[in-house]
Amino acid sequence: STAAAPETPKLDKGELKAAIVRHLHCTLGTDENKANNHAWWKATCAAIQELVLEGLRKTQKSHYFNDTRAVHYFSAEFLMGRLLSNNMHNLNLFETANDALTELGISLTDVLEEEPDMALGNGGLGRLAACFIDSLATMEMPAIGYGIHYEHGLFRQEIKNGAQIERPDSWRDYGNPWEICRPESIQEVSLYGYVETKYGDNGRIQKEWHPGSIVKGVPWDIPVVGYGGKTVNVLRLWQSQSSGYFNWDVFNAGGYVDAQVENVQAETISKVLYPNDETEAGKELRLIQQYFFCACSLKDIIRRYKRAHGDDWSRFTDQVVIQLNDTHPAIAIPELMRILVDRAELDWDKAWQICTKTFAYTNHTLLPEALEKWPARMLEKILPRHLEIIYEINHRFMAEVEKKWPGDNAIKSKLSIIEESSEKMVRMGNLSVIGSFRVNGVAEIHSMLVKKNLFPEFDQLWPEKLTNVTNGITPRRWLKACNPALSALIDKKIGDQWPLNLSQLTELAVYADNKTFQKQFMKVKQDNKVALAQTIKELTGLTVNTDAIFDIQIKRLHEYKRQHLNLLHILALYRRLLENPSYDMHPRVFIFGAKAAPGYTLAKDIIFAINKVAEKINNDPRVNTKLQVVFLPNYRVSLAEKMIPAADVSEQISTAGKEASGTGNMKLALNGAVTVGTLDGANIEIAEEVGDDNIFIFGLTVDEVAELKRKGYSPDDYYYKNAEIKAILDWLETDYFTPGKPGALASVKHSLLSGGDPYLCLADFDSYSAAQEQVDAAYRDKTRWAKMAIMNTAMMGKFTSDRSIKDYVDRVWNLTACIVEN
Ligand code: 26R
Repeated sequence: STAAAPETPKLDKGELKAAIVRHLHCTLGTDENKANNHAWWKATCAAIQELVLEGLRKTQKSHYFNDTRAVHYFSAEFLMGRLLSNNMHNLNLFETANDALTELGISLTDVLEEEPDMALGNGGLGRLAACFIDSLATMEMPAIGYGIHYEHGLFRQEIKNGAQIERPDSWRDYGNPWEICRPESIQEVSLYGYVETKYGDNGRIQKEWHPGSIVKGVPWDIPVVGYGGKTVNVLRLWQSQSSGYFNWDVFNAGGYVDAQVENVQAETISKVLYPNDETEAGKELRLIQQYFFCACSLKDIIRRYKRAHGDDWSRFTDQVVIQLNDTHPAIAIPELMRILVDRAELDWDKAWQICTKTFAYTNHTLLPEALEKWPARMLEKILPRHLEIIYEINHRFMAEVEKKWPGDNAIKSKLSIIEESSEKMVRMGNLSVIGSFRVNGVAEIHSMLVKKNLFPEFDQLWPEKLTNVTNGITPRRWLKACNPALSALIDKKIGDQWPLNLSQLTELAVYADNKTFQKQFMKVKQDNKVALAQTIKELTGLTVNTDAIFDIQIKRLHEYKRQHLNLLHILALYRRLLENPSYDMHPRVFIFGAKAAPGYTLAKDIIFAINKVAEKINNDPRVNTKLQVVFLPNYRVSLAEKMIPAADVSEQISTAGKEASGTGNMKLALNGAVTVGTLDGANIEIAEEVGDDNIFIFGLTVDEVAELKRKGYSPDDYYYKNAEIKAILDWLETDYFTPGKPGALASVKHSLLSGGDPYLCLADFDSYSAAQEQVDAAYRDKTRWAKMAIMNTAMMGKFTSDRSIKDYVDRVWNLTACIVEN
């Protein structure tokens, strides 16, 4: 694409200073002498928000007058992080703001640190949604994000005596300067109750849902500023509130307090984000959350459509496309059917045609425990009409299956939306495939596995439906904003257009062997490492060696991601150093950031083990000049922004076939970290881009994993045949790392043995260890390493989320940009 440079800032330094001070006085009710950093942060946000809202008004006007087709991105999670720095960068006001605040005697860096992260997501899926809405606005696409206005986002993690403690996250406690409440767009949502069957005069059967309770959805809008500041879209998040309905009888009977109890129940819906990543708990409140935001969003979409097109449904699918971010919003499919059939009184076939032209579905995981299934009984209680509709969808679909595979009951039971187990379950994945016109995986290999293993029969039935859109990340946040020194160096070499056209980074490749550029590039990396060392000191008290290799693994804690494989290797190095004090290795600092789902015991045990091993190693003078281990508490977007620019090595070591894509892998490589990784998810495509010389690939492939499992994986073989593995695992069971408490780390050992670890850690250990030796050798060759690091940055163009969005726009959404005049 031929992208333009961001416009000259809309304000100069003097004007911005005046606006900030004006907000300090008039919005915050304080003054320059009394204000603390928090007040300065709010005043600065308010000054920036003035420009944001100007862009928002122009964008909405433009979308309205052009009656644009828009994508509606339905996601239970949006992991936005902080917005001030991002918005200033996208408005090209960062430098101006820095200068303005400096003149006011205030440090912008300190002010930015005042902003709490908007952590309304768990991990990859939620952050992807945030990158996508950034790219959509940047590419001037009419788009709206729909989600939940959680009062508490993902828990704050504290580490106490090595163990994870969860504390509530309260991102709005002192007010959020970006969000705008829109009481004029409140919606009502029904729950519970029963369905009445009626016979209309035309002989038509009519269904009427008599809800048992009604809750209000209050929309909060977060403006989403595109790079260049022209298009400002919105993220609309729904907060639940008591409607007051159905309480009046109780109230009149003197049940004032009882009525308050119902208020509390209604307000519980948007209280808290479920912190489970990849394990479905089947909780009733979670289903209600999902339906709540889908129902509010659909009503919002239909209200807007009707304003322009009245009761004529014929143009609905020209104007509206809805992307389902995993199956979490899949209940929107029967909800739209209900609206069309029961309310608009369209006939079923017409309604189904509209539905299946409206929805597209992204699958983000193959892990069986993450595939959502709801007990039919639960759906019947909460959404009785939806369950009927789901049965009807399924009934008609089964007839199609019968046509394609006559008499084949095995295929029918596999493709059915209803799983006929002892407790009947509704499979949301099957519903999503059946109700969507397109289904995509998030990296080439993942999409191949979706076709071949997860939904093979659906692929035969509808050969065009299943496709791939490889994930991406926004280079504005994940390079320009988080790594200003590297960005400035890149600007100097190839100009400043790369944030909009990331493939231009390939122009850096010609400098990969250039000694001067290598020095400059590695100087930036070194400075970033010094800065991270400072953060590590502040957060943990530990002083790390900045000449060491900074080896970083940051992601949710999960067995399939294999943080414990990393830990085994650390233990191997420790042991080698103790056995042979002259063991030759370049100093290395292993740095982790990870949250475990509160109910995932083994994941918490692994965090505990990492911390206990870290404590021992960091305090062991025999090794701690060569080996250090850091666990940074409370990993989140804003911490990622500090860690990623300082990484030398990126750990992407999931069992092949398990990580759908990964996006941290892209962020780290973009910032010049070299990947140690398996042939899994987007690692494969990263390897294709950077070339085999610039990545360390190890481990079993997807086919080899399948083969090993077919033959039968027995970890004991590795344990008894590999003395190093045995020694390390046995070491974990002693009280060496937990003095006086032998066995405190035993669960980690046993998870890798006896029952048979489904993630095959021991099978990949030797290969991983060998890859790490190659990393060590490569790093010691300064020229070679500099070249590798530069090539990683240079070859990441493919992984801009602008490319992902272009793929969706061309192959799924069929959108056109809407130019917003300034
Ligand atoms: C059902 C519920 C418990 C649940 C399941 C799974 C809740 C949340 C998840 C998170 C999953 C869907 C997720 O985040 N997947 C990640 O999506 C990223 C973006 O596509 C991928 O990069 C990453 O590989 C994948 O794990």
